[in-house]
Amino acid sequence: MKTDQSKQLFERALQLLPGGVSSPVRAFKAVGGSPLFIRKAKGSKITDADGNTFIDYVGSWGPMILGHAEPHVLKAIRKAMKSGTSFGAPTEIELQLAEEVLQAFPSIEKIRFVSSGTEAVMSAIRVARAFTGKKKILKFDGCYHGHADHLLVKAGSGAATLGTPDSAGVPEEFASQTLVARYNDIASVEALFKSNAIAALIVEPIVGNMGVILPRRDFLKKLREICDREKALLIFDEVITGFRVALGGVQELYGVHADLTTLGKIIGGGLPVGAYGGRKEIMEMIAPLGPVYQAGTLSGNPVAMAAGLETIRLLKKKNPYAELSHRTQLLTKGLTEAAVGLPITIERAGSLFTLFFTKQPITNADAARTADTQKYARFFQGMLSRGIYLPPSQFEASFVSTAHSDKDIKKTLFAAREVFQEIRNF
Ligand code: KE4
Repeated sequence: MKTDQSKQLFERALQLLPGGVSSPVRAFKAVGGSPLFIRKAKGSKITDADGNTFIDYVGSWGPMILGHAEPHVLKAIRKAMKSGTSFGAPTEIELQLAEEVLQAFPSIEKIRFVSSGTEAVMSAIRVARAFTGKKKILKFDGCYHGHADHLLVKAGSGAATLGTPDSAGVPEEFASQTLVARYNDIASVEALFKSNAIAALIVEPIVGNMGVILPRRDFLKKLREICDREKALLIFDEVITGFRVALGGVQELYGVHADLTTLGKIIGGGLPVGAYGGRKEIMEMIAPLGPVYQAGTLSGNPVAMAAGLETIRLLKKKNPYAELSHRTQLLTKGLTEAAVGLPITIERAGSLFTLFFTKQPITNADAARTADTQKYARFFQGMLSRGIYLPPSQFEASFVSTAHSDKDIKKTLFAAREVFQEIRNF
């Protein structure tokens, strides 16, 4: 595969950007080789600077549930930007997107738009601390909630990928306010509540950032009960799962409602949007109504709102979730069959999945970390050379979109059979 153009661009990028990228996981550090520079994308395909085309299972890390360059979404963006791109003033379109989100998430009575998932989580934690008058927050080992200081503690996603779950530059005073429990382990949560006054518990209700990990039995229901008993707020970080696993995210699937929900990715339709929302009495603590300050130049940006609004309208119209789940299940079943004899476990939630190179059942971050990241790197490179673009990290989710065809699934499985054979012979 010719990659001269990407290599030249990466050389140039290394002079300009730390690690040559705008976000660490893109650097291919965990899988070797240098990253491909993407020139364009359409539907389920991406094309790099050398003209190589790939079936894309990253989907910009979640937003592209309808596939890349979806014509109606592009049309909505073009229409919006003809009226100007940003006013720093209220617009009707932010109300239209807000109405769609509140309809999908009954637990959200009021919402505030921001420009990233990180901003959404940072703000939700702030208002939770103000509302409860308590300082400590509880997160789970391996969950990733963006890069706000106090959340870069035992973080997943790119932090886990690079082996830096606790970032440099985060003062001990900040990190000490963040308690860490084990996902799917209620006893570890109870123990922390016994000896701490906790403002909020934040969780990826279905984890995407250690690879996909599903909540076992009544884990989420028990978190709800503990937070009610302990007067702590339950924050569901649905930046990945919101509008992904169902229109109303994990809350719709499991019937457990959060006090605060954070969103991102799909609600921006590929443009920068994050949001946090929840119970009215909590959200009305936010400026200009209440004492919790939070602001943003491009919050509620009309062009980004248009992309998110059209995406959600199309999801409501198509209701693709059963089909997305079925197609992804065909893919993961085929991968399991192709990998016979190799130590792999596949976790799936709707159109999210991860193939772990370990035989362990994946119930928490410790189990995920038993995965053989060298084997994953070999799998990644083998698939890439056959035109399949997977997440360049064992600790990320793969995303299937409505644009992935039966032909794409067949081609992916054909490639996987060859690569698994190579790995067996290695
Ligand atoms: P952003 O600030 O990247 O928009 O959102 C942060 C965030 C918050 N919560 C969850 C559950 C998330 O998954 C994320 C961001 N996800 C990563 C991929 N796992 C973004 C990709 C990247 O970091 O380059």
